[in-house]
Amino acid sequence: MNNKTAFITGATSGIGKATAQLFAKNKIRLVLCGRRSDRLTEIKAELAKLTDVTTLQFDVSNKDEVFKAIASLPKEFQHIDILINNAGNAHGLSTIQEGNMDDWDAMIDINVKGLLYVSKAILPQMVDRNDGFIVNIGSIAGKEVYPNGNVYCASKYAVNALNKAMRIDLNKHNIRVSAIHPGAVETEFSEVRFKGDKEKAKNVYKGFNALQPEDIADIIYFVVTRPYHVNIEDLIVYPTAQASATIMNRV
Ligand code: NDP
Ligand code: 8X3
Repeated sequence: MNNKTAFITGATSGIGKATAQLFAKNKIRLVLCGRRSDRLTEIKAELAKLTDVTTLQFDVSNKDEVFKAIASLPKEFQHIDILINNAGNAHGLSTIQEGNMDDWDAMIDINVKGLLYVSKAILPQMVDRNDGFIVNIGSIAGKEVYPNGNVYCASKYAVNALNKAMRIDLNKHNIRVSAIHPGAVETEFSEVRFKGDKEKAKNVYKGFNALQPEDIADIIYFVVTRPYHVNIEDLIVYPTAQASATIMNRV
């Protein structure tokens, strides 16, 4: 994977950060993205010891920011081999009748439209070269609707659909497209969902061994390092203690 460049959204935390760390160890060059510039600076300082790294600070849901940021990449990072569409979060957990419309906007704008904007900005070069890899981070929430999950589930069902759409539309351009759909991963995800309530967030992962971001990073690395004629389309990954979105073996 020497000399390959990966563009990772949501690299400031959780799954994206763990993927950046593993890719760096394996000498993949990195474009790391997120909104929190302090975190980007920190992770760049850590990983630049292992590989070439640049960072881009932008909000994936802001179309102009996305295109400006990607156009501003230094020449040596403009050739992108692997795009990891990972940025996203749940905002809130409530019935549809009690749902907060700002939360709905955030989930649709970030998880769905953000993924589309970033893909739209990067795909033309992959199409021109007949070469490239897109990994979309979905969720079990995109495979199964659970109580109070409504709009987050809808956003991840959309990611699942877009993954399939990309596979069809990009097929004749030799571009690989994969989706990974994790169950419960212990990251900042629940803190964001519960708007900074750390206690509530901690309870989500209590009484069982949740997946760690490194577990998903391992799987992403496996997927992107198969020979070029091998495309893993879709993977669902649960903690052993989790049987479905709602069935958890807690002790
Ligand atoms: P984290 O909250 O730890 O990380 C989310 C990342 O997304 C951060 O780096 C954050 O960066 C970035 N992000 C969020 N909103 C935006 C935005 N508007 N613009 C740019 N970047 C943004 O959560 P995870 O690592 O768990 O989540 C990563 C992906 O995995 C998400 O798509 C999530 O839906 C999915 N997932 C998570 C699961 C879990 O249980 N944790 C299970 C299944 C799927 P910053 O704030 O700096 O912008
Ligand atoms: C994150 C997993 O079950 O909270 O996508 O939706 S879940």
